[in-house]
Amino acid sequence: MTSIELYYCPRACSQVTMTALEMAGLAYDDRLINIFEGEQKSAEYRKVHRSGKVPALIVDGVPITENASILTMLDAMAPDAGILPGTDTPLEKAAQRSDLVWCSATLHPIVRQIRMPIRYTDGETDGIYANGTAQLKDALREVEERVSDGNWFYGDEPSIVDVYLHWLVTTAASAGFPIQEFPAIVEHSARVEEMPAFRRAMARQAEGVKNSGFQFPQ
Ligand SMILES: N[C@@H](CCC(=O)N[C@@H](CS)C(=O)NCC(=O)O)C(=O)O
Repeated sequence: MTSIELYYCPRACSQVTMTALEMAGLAYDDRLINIFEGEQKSAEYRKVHRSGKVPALIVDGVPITENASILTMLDAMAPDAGILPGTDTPLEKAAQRSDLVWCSATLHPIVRQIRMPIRYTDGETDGIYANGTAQLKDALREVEERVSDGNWFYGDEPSIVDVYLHWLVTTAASAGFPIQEFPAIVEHSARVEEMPAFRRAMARQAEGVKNSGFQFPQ
């Protein structure tokens, strides 16, 4: 049997990875890394993740990092789990990978500009925040259209891209991004929160918080 260990932190983008593991129905161990207290920068953890970030997944002893790569692999390990829509077409697979990388490499840094603008400067943050807000509004216009009328990002069925978008927009909203300007996305986020795999992941994280004494920052 494949051994899987997820390194995660509550409220971080590893929430998406844990939801994918729950969708896949794979057995896994989890290990909470407190990124709010710098645990991710320890020399020991750097052996798991070269950049000192979550998520990281250890599969049969091999560390895999970068959410887009991990999610693509989990989809390949559990092809019927609906992590991504099933397809054998190289073009469609490429388009799906493009969507995941868009979430992780384009939207995530924009959301970081909103949630943690101080990461981009040792001075004034207002311009960084405003630029992130403008970029996210621009990017979300497409999403607003795609998820309107009860649709998921790919149409009739939910996928991990919906869960990723949920994490991105709720994280931005927690830092004051005006998500109410995108009513279809607000409604879509509520649907994601009803997904059984999402609920299992949230319950598992809550258990991890309880067992480890982890404290959310004020
Ligand atoms: N490109 C990485 C980004 C991962 C990332 O930025 N993770 C954040 C949490 S959402 C983190 O670990 N932050 C801690 C830090 O930057 O020190 C991925 O997509 O997996």
